Amino acid sequence: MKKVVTFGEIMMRLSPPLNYRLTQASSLEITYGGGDANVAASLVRLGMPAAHAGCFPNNELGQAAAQSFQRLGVDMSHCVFQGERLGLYFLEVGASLRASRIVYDRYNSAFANLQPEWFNWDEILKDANWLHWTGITPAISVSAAQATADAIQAARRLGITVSADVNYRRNLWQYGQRAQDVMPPLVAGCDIVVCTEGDAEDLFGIKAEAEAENSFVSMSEQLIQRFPQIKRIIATRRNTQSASHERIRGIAYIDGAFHETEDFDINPVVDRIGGGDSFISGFIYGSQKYATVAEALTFATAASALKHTIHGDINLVTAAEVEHIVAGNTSGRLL
Ligand code: KDG
Repeated sequence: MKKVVTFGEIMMRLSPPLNYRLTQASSLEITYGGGDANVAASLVRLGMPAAHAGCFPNNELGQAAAQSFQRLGVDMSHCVFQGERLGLYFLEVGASLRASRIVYDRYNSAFANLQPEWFNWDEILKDANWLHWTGITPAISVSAAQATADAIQAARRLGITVSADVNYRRNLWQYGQRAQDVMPPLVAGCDIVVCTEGDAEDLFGIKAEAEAENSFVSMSEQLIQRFPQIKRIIATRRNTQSASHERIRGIAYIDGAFHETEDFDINPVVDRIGGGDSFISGFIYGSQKYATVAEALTFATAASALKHTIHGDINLVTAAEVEHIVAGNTSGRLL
């Protein structure tokens, strides 16, 4: 089976135990995560081979971060160990009335300082049929944006499907480049994108028509007109009731048709970090396993719902567990 390749930064995540606030905590729990690598790890758990390309500091922290994904079965053989710093992020998990809080400490990380020529994309993508990246990766630095562009170009040349979660994070684009300049040529090389109306407006100046019945369809039509390579646009609609109660629904615009799933009710939410990554990994898996878009979208949304019940950034669920939810077993009934 051909593999899926992802590219991006993996960070150490440091979280206070229980519901302590960062300002109170005297110990922090260590896990690892990265938007793109989370997708690779989830795919492996679903039963699909995946490799991740990244850059880590050449020290024990870099090794620990890479090994944590290797242990999950992700092929990390294309990662580079060069540089001084592992990016960190601190997370207070929210509860009830209190939203989660993230503090980044990733400036000047090994990944930010990577050199594009360290990655031989023809070699990395040799046994792949899919490349996935998120909008976090090009935001990290000019060289990371260049390496993303190289990866997409190689994938196009090799006839490999390219997907992106455009995932516009305003606070990450502060290192000398504008998302509005960098993202359009990258997105132009994609076949499948996760994109909301808000991201399309902020990044590409695309506004859903005011009188449109369905703003997602209006946005998608304009996005495809601007970037004709894009064939599938997907997103989740989130109906957040509180920090620990959420309903999500998958939506898609494909071949001129709008699709949506039922709502999945998640109560309580244990950890919503990685919810978007589990959605796209579910869609990548579903697109290759099922005959219809509706099935792939339902699988992706159920996978994302399940992620919200798991502590950590990665959706460690099997395809059978997702299918169990898809079959309507949403009350925690045993497989
Ligand atoms: O999508 C989840 C990511 O946000 C998380 O794993 C950490 O990569 C990360 C980031 O940049 O926030």
